Amino acid sequence: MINSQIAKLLFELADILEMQGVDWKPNAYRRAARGIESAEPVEKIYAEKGNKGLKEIDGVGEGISKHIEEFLKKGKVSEFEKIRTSIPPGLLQMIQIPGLGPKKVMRLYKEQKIATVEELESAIKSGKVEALDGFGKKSAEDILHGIEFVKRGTERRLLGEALPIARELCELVKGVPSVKKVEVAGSLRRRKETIGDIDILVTSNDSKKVMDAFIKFPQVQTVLAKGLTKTSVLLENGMQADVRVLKEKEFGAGLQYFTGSKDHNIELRKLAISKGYKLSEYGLFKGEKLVAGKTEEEIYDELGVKWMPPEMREAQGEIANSYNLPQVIGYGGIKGDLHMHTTWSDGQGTIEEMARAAQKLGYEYIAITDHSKSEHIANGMDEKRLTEYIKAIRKAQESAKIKIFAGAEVSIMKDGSLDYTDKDLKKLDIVIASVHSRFKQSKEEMTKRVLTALDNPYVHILGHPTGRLLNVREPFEIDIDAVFTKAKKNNIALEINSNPPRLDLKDSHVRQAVEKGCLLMIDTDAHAPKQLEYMELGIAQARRGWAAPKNIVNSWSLKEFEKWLKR
Ligand code: DGT
Ligand code: CA
Ligand code: CA
Ligand code: ZN
Repeated sequence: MINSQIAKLLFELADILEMQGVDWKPNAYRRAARGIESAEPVEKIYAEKGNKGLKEIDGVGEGISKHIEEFLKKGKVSEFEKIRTSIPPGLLQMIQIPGLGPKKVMRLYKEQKIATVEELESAIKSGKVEALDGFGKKSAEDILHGIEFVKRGTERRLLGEALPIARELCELVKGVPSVKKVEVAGSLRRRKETIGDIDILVTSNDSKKVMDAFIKFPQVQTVLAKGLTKTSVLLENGMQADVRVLKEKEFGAGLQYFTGSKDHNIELRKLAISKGYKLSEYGLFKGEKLVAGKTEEEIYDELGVKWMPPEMREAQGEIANSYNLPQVIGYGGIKGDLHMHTTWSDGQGTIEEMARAAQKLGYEYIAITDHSKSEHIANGMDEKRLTEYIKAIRKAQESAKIKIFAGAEVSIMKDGSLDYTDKDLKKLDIVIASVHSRFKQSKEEMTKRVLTALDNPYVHILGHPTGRLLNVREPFEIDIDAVFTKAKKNNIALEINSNPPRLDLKDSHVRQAVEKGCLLMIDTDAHAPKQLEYMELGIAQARRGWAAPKNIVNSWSLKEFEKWLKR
């Protein structure tokens, strides 16, 4: 939690300094912010190794380590506060809008006195912005679109942000005397890609004690409503959390109801009514008599429906077909992570460090997949470095306890050609092809581009197939069905990228791909050892898309997987 607070401060500061035209410092701050994001908790590092330990974090030097120290002691950094007050706060929100960088924001402020998102919106609508040098009609429209996108986005948080917070809260609730059961419900239990608010259900025979303790948790910022059955709070990160205390005999009914989805509940309640029952958050009733309520299973069972994982409860046919649902991939069902970056391109761990971390997670195999040469910002490898890199992976294999494939994430160029020649691709065990540039191509161009890449015989996987970044960037336009058809024909697996803002393919696309008979691969795209833990987020989306182990190449044993690689 502290790491992400400090990282956020540094990113903000970088934006401000860039607006003010300061050189190099913004990028140094961003680098440090990324380092801190993926480091161990700074309070732990500081407690164990002091300032020296902080300086070992990637990108953190003398200056920033002092700032972290100050933050740990005082909860703020005085120099940062000073810099922050040097610009109107609205400008920081303006920077978050896609299509607007620090330089453009500063110009809008200086030339037009626009200092808030609202002012910008009305300036665009009155035609003021498109008249500016270097903006134009198209760019003004893009900005307006971006404003709507950001407004929508900030209301919902990424699963990867909400889940750890919810788990931490649940742990604290478990520690309250008299508490027996604790479960997260709602969209979090269904592992939706974004989360509106956190719903927690508890059983206890002393509700008052639970609520009294809950509002005192360090994460709680404001108490919105406090009662004996429900308490709502605003957390420090801006999310709302609802806690409900349920009776033991109603727990299953409450869990079922508050897990949702709403549409799933409506369908289930209709079914109950058609069979002469009444279903509510308090139980399943026949007349006045409670016939089921203690567990979810007994409620579904009584209604003639087979219990299904929460990830499948979106009213997509799971109730009518409950006895014929696929056995979806389990959270422990992945045998190897096959998309990760190291210090050879833009990752923060070495090959050895990534392999060791993967082995600790229990994997049988991994692939190192650093960036190809056109990714200059990501330190992509030219042919000469590619050769050394493959050598380094083979060397690492000698002392590693798991299989390490030598791979690369090769960029798909604007015409569909790949960033390495076939001769170089041939040297790799595994090739992920991904679009990293020119997201604005027309749907026709983008589709043709990706289909062309999928015809390259050395490609095994299509990386993040729609290019979206949740709350940041819309997916590019592409005929996804045509892509799936081609992938199936050429025996190419489609990636489910587990990185929190990606989750690409998304759930409905997974379902579509599965129905088409395509193969999938779930991986993390980790840029640091700790990020290998993102895997569960991708597995969740696979489950939401009804994917089973047979659909997912890296749920297979090393032997089966290697056979597929050499297809
Ligand atoms: P969120 O918070 O927007 O990410 O989505 P949920 O699904 O967590 O929704 P939330 O927090 O409003 O409500 C939690 C669950 O309560 C929801 O999944 C289903 C149930 N629920 C809420 N409102 C209704 C309703 O009007 N009818 C029915 N049948 N169930 C509801
Ligand atoms: Ca919720
Ligand atoms: Ca709620
Ligand atoms: Zn990658």
